[in-house]
Amino acid sequence: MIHEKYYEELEKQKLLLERKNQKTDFYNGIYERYQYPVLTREHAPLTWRYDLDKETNPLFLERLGINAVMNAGAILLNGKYYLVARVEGNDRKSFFAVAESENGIDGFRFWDYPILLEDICKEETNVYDMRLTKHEDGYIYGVFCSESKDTAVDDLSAAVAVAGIVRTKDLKTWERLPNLVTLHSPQQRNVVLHPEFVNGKYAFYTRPMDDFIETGSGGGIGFGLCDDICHAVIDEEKMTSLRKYHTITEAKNGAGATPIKTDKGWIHIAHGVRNTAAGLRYVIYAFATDLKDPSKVIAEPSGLLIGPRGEERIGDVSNVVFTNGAIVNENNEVFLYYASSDTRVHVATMSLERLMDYVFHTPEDPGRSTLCVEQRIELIKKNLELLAEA
Ligand code: M1P
Repeated sequence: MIHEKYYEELEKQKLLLERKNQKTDFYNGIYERYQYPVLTREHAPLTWRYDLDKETNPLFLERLGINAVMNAGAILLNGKYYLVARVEGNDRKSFFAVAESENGIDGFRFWDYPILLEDICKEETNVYDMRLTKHEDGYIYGVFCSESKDTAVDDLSAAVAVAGIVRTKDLKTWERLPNLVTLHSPQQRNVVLHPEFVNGKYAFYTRPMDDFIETGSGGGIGFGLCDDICHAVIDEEKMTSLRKYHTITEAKNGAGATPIKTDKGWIHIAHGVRNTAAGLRYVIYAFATDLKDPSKVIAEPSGLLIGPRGEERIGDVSNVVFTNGAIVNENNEVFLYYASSDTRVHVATMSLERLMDYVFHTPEDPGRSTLCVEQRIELIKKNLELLAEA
């Protein structure tokens, strides 16, 4: 017999799932922010968390709680908006689950079952942060972080991160391929598959790391080619967007959403990290690369595109915004999905025209305070002259 409390909780959840999202009055001319997150732990179906059977769960206790729903890959398929979210159980293990919405800004509902990945590496303990790429070879690829304990050192928290690869055509049946091998980087996280072949090869954005937390000698976002996606091996990794001193990428950076193709170049929306007395601060930034050579940076607006604001600043890992998915729909509207503080998923929307304007016309970071003041004075002077004439 179903516990009566289930129906009570279901009613509450229905209100959440049916809640309309609204733009806030935030304005910067680039993107819109929304009142509510699009996915939270409260969106997880009750059937994932409770044993509904009154006989085996007379007190209706949550048996398998969900701690957070965050970093989601995103894709538009047959007119619907899909997120493949990182769902983290109370046990700290993450897994992937598909949530679907008609309009991309509210009404996201998880499918009945999460994704059960093929168990090809017995040492893999955790998986997270899937990037979805609709590749020109006809498959949708999911590239994610596969994490295992580092048994080479005597440290319980030491881990090794590599890139796992799956592919699908419908988000329902997933084929797992061997993990990506990068011959010169011992660890990888934030790996993204480029949607087109480059010189006839599969192209990946990588993030070379010597260590699990610190990128060490890794200079930024890398780029490498491989012949065979079914046994993906990258020999040479060149650098694209670099980490730089006293910028938002000083500590590390990483590719985010699958690059968006425009007639002026590929737009990348990534994350940058700096260290502060309050710990690491993660923000979202954008840059563009050359259409023919997607490893070559051709525009890099100064500073951050999205920083954690208001309640976004608080969560399991505070002061973090992180993206690994964006959708451009048939009307050239961009839906940028980002998680805040490793806890919930939000959307920011903008037209592709505004995103391109931002990426290609925002001045670059001149690198020093004096030059930044000069840059700002130039803007102020022009504005004051205009105002004086008005
Ligand atoms: O906790 C913030 C983020 O930390 C990691 O990002 P990076 O590899 O750049 O440090 C990721 O584990 C990500 O999942 C997480 O949101």
